[in-house]
Amino acid sequence: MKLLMFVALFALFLGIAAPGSVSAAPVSPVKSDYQPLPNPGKKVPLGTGHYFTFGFEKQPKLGKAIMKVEIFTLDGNRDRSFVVKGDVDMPSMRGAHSSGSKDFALSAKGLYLLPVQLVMPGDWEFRFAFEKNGKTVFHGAYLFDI
Ligand SMILES: [Cu+2]
Repeated sequence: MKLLMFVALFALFLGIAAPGSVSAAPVSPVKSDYQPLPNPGKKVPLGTGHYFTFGFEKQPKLGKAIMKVEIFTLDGNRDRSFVVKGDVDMPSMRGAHSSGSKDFALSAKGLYLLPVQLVMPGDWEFRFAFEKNGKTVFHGAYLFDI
């Protein structure tokens, strides 16, 4: 009886102290349906007819950072017909500082921009979702640290 109580208390303690570590099998920093992205500035294929580039406007540091996405057709014309969504979070503390999914704003120049708050030093993940005609056509995740 005492032993059972101890086990129950211990489980409770684990649940409170380390909610992230109890749940999952092998911890992968990138969720599987999110394609890992190359370094900022590189062209990333987007479907068969487009590519995009992404990157923070400045080297990200604690506080506000602005993610920028540019989308082009294969022949190099800027494309504004996508809806781009982003969210930022710390993989080691999922949900603790998640921004939630937010729409990028399309600037007059055709840049997709999204400001986010980076509230803690450490490893972060920026997730992108690209939609065209209401359908999600691409998921990507970019890992970085500050
Ligand atoms: Cu954190």
